[in-house]
Amino acid sequence: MSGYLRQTIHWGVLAVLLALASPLWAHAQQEGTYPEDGASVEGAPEQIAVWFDHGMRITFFEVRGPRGVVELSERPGRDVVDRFEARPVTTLEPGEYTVKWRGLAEDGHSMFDEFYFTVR
Ligand SMILES: [Cu+2]
Repeated sequence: MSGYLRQTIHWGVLAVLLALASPLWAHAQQEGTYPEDGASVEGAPEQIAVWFDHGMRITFFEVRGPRGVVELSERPGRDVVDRFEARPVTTLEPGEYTVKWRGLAEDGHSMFDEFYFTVR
């Protein structure tokens, strides 16, 4: 077998392995949030959450409202989770809130997103 042919076969095997493995490495997506993105909620939510279709290590999670950054009872940890939730230390006053998060997906990709909600 020529060196060229051997190398070609190796690349072919690698391509097949990558194709088979890719579902395991699939890009994690944000599947949902609480409150829902864009929601207008009656009364202060007791928790704010984001969840994913694959494991994610949340590295940053920030809620901002009318008075700036909201103090939360949970901080991002080292655990890989498919749901991250945090409780505001004090009741959220009426107003608009923005939630920003960053995370490291299991496939090694850095992810970030944000969502909004309004407390009436
Ligand atoms: Cu990815």
